Amino acid sequence: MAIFQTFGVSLNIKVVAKQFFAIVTVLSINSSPVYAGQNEPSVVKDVLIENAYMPEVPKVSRMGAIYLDLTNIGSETILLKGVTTDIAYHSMIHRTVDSDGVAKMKHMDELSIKPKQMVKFEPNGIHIMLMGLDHDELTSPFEVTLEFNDNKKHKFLVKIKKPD
Ligand SMILES: [Cu+2]
Repeated sequence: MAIFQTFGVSLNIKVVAKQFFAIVTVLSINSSPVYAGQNEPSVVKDVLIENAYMPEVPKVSRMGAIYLDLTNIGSETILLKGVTTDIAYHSMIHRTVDSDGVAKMKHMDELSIKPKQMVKFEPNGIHIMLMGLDHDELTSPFEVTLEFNDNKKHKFLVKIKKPD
């Protein structure tokens, strides 16, 4: 009996070690998000994301908006094609437009960013719209992935900003 128990334990350790190895492998392939200090920018390839935040969303609401500064630090124009996050059912790039004095939000299929250009995602401008927020999954920071042309992805962290 004791032998079987010992055997069982060593098997479990092997399984755990295997899972750990798998997680590490996946992270390194995706060039893991940069868990840097609070305001430190994350740099992966040609994209620099700074000052990313989402204003705190009251529990009764399931819509959120993410603001950030996105800079193309490469030498070629890049196309932002989409955005994903696990904490919302649906996420997209929006642009606020003035239509006869009424602010309306429009979906952007893609956003072109020239070399050295910085695009500010800000209130009443371009923003990342989250729909179907899952408050149970929400953490601060949480992870968001931008999808660019040529299937390039850029992961970064978004802080939740409480009202002042
Ligand atoms: Cu919107």
